Amino acid sequence: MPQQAGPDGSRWWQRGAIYHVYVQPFQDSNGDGIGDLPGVARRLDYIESLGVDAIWLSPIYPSPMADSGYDVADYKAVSPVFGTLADFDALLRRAHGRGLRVILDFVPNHTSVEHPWFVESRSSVDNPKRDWYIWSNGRPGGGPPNNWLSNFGGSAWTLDERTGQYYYHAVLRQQPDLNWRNPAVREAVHDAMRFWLSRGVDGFRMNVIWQVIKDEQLRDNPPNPSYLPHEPEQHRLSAVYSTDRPEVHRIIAEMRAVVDEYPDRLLIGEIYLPVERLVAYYGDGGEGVHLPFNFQLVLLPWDARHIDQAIQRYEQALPPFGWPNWVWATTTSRASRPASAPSRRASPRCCCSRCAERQPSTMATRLACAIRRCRPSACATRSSGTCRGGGSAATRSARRCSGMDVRLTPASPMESLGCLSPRITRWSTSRARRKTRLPC
Ligand SMILES: [Ca+2]
Repeated sequence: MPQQAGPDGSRWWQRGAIYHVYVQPFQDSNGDGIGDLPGVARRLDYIESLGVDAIWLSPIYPSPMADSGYDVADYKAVSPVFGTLADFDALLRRAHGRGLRVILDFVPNHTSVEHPWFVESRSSVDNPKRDWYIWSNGRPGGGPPNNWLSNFGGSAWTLDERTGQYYYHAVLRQQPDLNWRNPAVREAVHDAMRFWLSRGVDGFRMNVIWQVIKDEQLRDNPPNPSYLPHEPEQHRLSAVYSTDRPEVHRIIAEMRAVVDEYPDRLLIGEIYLPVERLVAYYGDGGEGVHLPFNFQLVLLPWDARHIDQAIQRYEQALPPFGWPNWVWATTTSRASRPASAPSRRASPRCCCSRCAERQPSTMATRLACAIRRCRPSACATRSSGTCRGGGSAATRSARRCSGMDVRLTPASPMESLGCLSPRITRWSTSRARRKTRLPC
């Protein structure tokens, strides 16, 4: 699409709305019960009617779906479940024809165990791609190389029986972490990014980007002094050696340089960190991601005082060149808190207005549940659409929910609203007033 600066020189992602489309439960086009790219294309009229400026597609790559597509088996292809590259190109062309941007979810931290890179890597200790992943011998007395825990609990190391070494996986054992210290890995991923950028995609949302590089010495993580017994096991340790390493900023700056080879593209980072550490991901001079996701609203107690303090703290921490953003809900969290919150507490709508009061903000959100108080069961159903390995169940739930099309994610104009600007705030509140009946 042609570069279009606003009258004030702002870029498209600083003044528009991004609509998150979770492809699998969105819109089926061929009767197999699974959403697909032609289905998304078929719904462009609807998406455009929302007044949004871009769509962000969940992973569309070939995948065994151990983690809802976040286990990628080929970075440069489209899963047959979702369609073909030609389908993607057609969607991109049609979206651009309407002035809609298209952002892809990208997963740089890990691949699927079925990715050819890992198949080669695990074939022998001498394979040229062995060092593309993080392999290590066990401790001298036996057991994993260190105490690192997976994001979902349990050891983050799995023993490969054939070669006798462990491989590291920050998420599931089906998702081995790439070794970003290896220049060949960096170049291969950059090549995959260029593959999509050259096709015309308008940017990437980089999954778990703060975890891509780990301590070179694989030192044990220390105990987390704030850990409480009822919390998940993975919170027992402070992940100081397995995440948020100083070297990560160089890795991200290289990704940003790739994105900047193309005009007017966007780089978003999924990062769960306190704001003081989060803002470092803009880069010292703005060479980091354009938008490091700010998840404070997902984690805060839902009352006006806490939210106001968080907004002030965040704005004070932002560097002069840092564009603010607020994430309302995620694929693994629910916007159900405000749905059940008493009215005397902060309403999401008021919070939106407060966030956007001083300058436009960005949100990745499913606001429908929050603003329009839909039934908690409906919220849970939507969340199930993104559960690991939950494809068929999600589809069934979607059908139950909508009673017609498989169309879960965009169930309402507010549900997956991305960026929030004052213009969008006005639009969304008026739209919410107009449309009062829940879609499910
Ligand atoms: Ca389908």
